[in-house]
Amino acid sequence: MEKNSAEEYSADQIQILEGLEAVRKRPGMYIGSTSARGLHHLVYEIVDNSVDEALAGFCDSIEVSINENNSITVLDDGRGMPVDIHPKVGIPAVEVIFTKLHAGGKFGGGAYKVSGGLHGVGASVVNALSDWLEVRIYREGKIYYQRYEKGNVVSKLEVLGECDPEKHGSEVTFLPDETIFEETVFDYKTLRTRLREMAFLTKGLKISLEDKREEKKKETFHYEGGIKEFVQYLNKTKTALYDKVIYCEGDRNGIHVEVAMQHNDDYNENCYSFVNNITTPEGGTHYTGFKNALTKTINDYAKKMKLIKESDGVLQGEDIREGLTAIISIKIEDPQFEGQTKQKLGNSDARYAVDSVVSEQLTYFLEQNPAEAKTICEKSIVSQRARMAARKARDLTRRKTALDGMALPGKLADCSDKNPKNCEIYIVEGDSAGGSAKTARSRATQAILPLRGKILNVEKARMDRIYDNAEIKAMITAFGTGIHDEFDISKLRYHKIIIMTDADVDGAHISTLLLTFIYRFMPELIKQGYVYLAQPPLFKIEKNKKVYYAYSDEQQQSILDEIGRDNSIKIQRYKGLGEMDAEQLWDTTMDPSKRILRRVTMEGEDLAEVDITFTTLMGDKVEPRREFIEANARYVKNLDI
Ligand code: 1YM
Repeated sequence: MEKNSAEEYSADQIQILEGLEAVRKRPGMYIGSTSARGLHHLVYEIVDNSVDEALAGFCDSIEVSINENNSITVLDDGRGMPVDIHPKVGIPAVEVIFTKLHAGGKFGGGAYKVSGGLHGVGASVVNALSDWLEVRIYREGKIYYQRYEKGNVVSKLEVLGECDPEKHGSEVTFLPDETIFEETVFDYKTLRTRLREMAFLTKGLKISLEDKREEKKKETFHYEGGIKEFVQYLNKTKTALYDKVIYCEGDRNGIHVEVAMQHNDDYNENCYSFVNNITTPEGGTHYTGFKNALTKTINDYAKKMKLIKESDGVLQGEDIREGLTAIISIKIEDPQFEGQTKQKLGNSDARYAVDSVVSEQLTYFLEQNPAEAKTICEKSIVSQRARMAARKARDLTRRKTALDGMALPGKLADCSDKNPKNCEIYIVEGDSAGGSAKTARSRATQAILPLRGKILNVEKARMDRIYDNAEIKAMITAFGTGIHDEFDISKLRYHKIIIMTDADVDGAHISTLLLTFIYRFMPELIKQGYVYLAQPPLFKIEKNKKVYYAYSDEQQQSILDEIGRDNSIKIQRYKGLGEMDAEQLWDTTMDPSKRILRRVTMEGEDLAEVDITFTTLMGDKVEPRREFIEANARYVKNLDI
């Protein structure tokens, strides 16, 4: 795209490249996929244009509605999309924006063309993939209107009437084309997560979301503190080590840098980076710049204030980032994305920009806030010691396994088939249920690993204690993949990891502890769909020697409806796996032809939200946990992440 130096927009700055047939033919190329993810992406594309208008300083409110017919309306109070006639094509600029691929306005020259979309495509792609789309523009006292169907113009741009000359803005309503999308129902929660994130990333901007369908809801996201409030939000389920959020902001060579951070008493690093409001899960140069600046600045300060001794050696970056929640957000004119998924920033000048802004302002913060500075240094030193102890413990475990020739845990009853594709491992709560499972199993393909009672809560323990825990060590060796940087999915010994616990509150708690461990140490197992929850029955119903099993209250009722409710009927409520003998356990929970397994997934794939879910459930703050469980009763019942 050529850049134009003129300050004011004029219609001839829009470049015309292609028609929209290409988009309808290969939608995946433009919005990533035609699944639910692609569907929601349509909304972000339109909202991105409004956010660009906000970043340019002309818009402070965006309203998004999910209408009753599942169409979406986005309304902003910006300047209103341009309506003047494009000199080259002789049609109104707004029509060019909606019907020509890659049409865009001026880039740079003060405002950033952010275009947060997956491939930087915009309104025309949404139009191409909509059954119909209507645009209304409020500008200079007039209301302009145009309608399109499947990307084609069906009515010329017209003036619908007059409006208050003070009113200005753009309004787009569209209905996704159901012949293109596999899923056409919008999910309120998915939109909420992303819109809230956009509001955090654009301080002062008000974004509202309203659901006008059956379950009526409306929320407004508006954060004067921007990413500072984002950090507070992410830390709200944790215990912060100091009240202030450290905030750095500045410009270097046309790159705008904003960083906010605060430590909590957890052991995980919780940093998220963004480029032009798009998340970069794989980091990149901006994130590297941040890490360099943080490590260097804290070490310099700690040395200068004699908080570390010569003999302590330097604090590693990971020591300083233990328990750190941070947002790194930059705006750059021409972002280059690299890596397999194109989610890693490559621009080398971004590294310098972030490093420079953070080094300068963090140094200043530490000098101005000695109490906070001391807390950060002390936390880092404790973490450094724990890391050294953990390494020792890990080396020890490694040496041991090397000597034993990768000894599998003694309690594991392994299967005989050695092809991981055919194999499954049941992680079973308690030795007695473990015993029944060992008797019941199909030896060729089912392995059993019994665990003793509650396992360690990895959310609340340091690495050295984690490595020392027998149950955790047993799982790590049984799975075969290793953990963290040493994780290797090709070494996975079972393609189904099945957690089998009692169908009660304690069982649910143990499942959550196990999932927390897997999520923190081997998240790929969950991402790639290898982790399952077994579902034992809740009731055994017996009539005339015939046995029925019910897995829910509803199912119990429907069985009783079917067989009648006369007195001879015996109903047993299972309190635990231990009440079943081996045969019953096989019949109800382990027989691959009859059992019910639930695959554990990461809903929404929003990493910040998943982190909050785990710290809410496993952290030590009671109030947010109670609120969360009340709000997500279904979650606790289904235990999907
Ligand atoms: C509900 C969606 O698209 N708002 C919007 C879009 C534009 C402008 C204002 C705008 C931009 C400029 C000048 C400029 C767009 N303009 C263009 C293009 N809301 C929504 N609000 N005047 C108005 O960037 O110079 C594309 S989007 F190409 F015309 F500049």
